[in-house]
Amino acid sequence: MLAQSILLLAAAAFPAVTAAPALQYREPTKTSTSPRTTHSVVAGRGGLRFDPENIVAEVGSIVEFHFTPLNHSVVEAAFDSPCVPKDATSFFSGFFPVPRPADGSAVQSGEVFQIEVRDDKPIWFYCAQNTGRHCQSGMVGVVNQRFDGDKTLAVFRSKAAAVQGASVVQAQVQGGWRGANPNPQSGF
Ligand SMILES: *[C@@H]1O[C@H](CO)[C@@H](O)[C@H](O)[C@H]1NC(C)=O
Ligand SMILES: [Cu+2]
Repeated sequence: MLAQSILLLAAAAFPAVTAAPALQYREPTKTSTSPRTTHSVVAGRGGLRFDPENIVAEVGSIVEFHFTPLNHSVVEAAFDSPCVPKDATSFFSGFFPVPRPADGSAVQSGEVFQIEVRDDKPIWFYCAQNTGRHCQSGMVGVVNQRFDGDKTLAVFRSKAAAVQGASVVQAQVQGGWRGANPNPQSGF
């Protein structure tokens, strides 16, 4: 009865347009069966870097961090404060120690860290390893940088280089999913 009243009210509020042919209304799909896009990022490939380090990822997609030697991590920062978590909710992957093989072959951790891209705002991040000062050395990146302004990855990196203190981590792994590497070949 209530639902019928609401429908009648809705009909009164939006009288039918007579000029155009009636389009058939369809219920929006409530669940999607299509797999999400996953963007792989490799920490430590090519030195103290994330590769790629400037990621464009649609809302709803997953950014999956893979970890190569030596002992990297990823933490979310604010653009103006690299090497420090943005706030209490910032994601933190924990550290991923991966010994470097004697024969120099490419290896990565058996675990990954995934974050979900929840909106189209830039996501600035860094590696918090203080042995070697990774963040301050330029191990930083961004998801969905704006390409029409001056908040660029290059500026973020130069801000990181100016950080005098040590990098800061969260008290625990949070803000994403850390688990078994679903695709150990990804990114190689
Ligand atoms: C990895 O780095 C973290 C942070 O510096 C440190 O606490 C941890 O002991 C390191 N792990 C190994 C195996 O070196
Ligand atoms: Cu690192």
